[in-house]
Amino acid sequence: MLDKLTYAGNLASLEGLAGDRFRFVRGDVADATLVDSLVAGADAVVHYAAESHNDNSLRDPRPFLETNIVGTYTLIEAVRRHGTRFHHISTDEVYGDLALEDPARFTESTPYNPSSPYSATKAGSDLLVRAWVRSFGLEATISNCSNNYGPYQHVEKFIPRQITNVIDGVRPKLYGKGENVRDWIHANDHSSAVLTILENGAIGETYLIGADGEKNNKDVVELILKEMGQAPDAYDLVVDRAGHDLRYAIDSTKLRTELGWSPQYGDFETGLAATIQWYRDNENWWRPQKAATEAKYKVQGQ
Ligand code: NAD
Ligand code: TDX
Repeated sequence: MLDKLTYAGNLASLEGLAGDRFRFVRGDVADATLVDSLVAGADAVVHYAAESHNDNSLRDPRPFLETNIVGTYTLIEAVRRHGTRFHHISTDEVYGDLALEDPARFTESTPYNPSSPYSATKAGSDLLVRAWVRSFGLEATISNCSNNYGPYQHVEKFIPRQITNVIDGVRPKLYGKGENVRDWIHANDHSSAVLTILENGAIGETYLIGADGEKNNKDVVELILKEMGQAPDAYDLVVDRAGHDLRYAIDSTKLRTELGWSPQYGDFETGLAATIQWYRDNENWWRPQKAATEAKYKVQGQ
């Protein structure tokens, strides 16, 4: 396991894992020497590392180019040299957004149309992997997943930010009018899909991962408030995100029919209630990041 431990990394997430099942190395996916030495001893590489937060990419895009583009380039050059199986983790945001009332959903053939510096760098990284498959015969697969929720998620992200705000007696913050729609999937379902693709996916193919979890942000905040014993309107509308994508929606038919995958966390409300309980029980895990995260939002009136 290679991780740079940026502001988003947290070694406490590894507590409780069996020590003989993994080795942790602190380092950068863009460090070619280190990456080469690690890939030399690996059967397969699954590439999760990224700068992942849209709001940060609007404040300072440079780390997104370095990690998401140069980091991915560094990894695919190493796996090319060593002939190693590679799986690239990406996002539905590479497809841009959909209209709110549009019945359409993203499929593997939707054209790329990213909106933010973050999604543009993820789109670029996907296209590098596709080019390395075609030009160099890289043994790679790609997955594009919808919005994750669940335990161990950084408090900058929408759902944990609002849960931890309520724990702190602060009102949740909705961008714009709260009408934007995200397609929620439990992080464990994302993981099971990635394992399925790694084991059974066809080389060169892209698979979309989603669990039919479309909800608008206002509905999600109201569910959090209800579950946490607050009034349903106890939230604030704040400055909208620049270029804010309206709606994401995934059609995961290919993954389900060709590889037989299905999500196990079908009921969002139950998964959300368990997630709220996890943040209540694990304040030691998230508390160290909370003040610095809120300070960044405050500068933008969010
Ligand atoms: P995150 O920002 O919470 O965590 C990223 C991790 O990568 C951290 O541990 C960080 O220390 C590490 N990292 C960052 N730069 C690095 C570098 N240069 N070298 C090595 N390690 C580095 O991200 P996340 O939300 O867990 O997302 C993980 C992956 O899943 C990303 O590729 C993201 O694009 C993708 N994804 C996330 C979601 C989501 O909803 N969170 C949805 C779809 C896809
Ligand atoms: O305080 C907030 N208030 C709010 O209304 C925050 C932090 C977010 N939002 C909105 C913006 C989005 O419409 O909630 C929605 C979700 O926001 P994020 O958690 O920032 O996620 P999003 O921008 O949709 O991107 C996420 O899903 C796709 C991940 O951060 C990406 O890494 C992934 O690729």
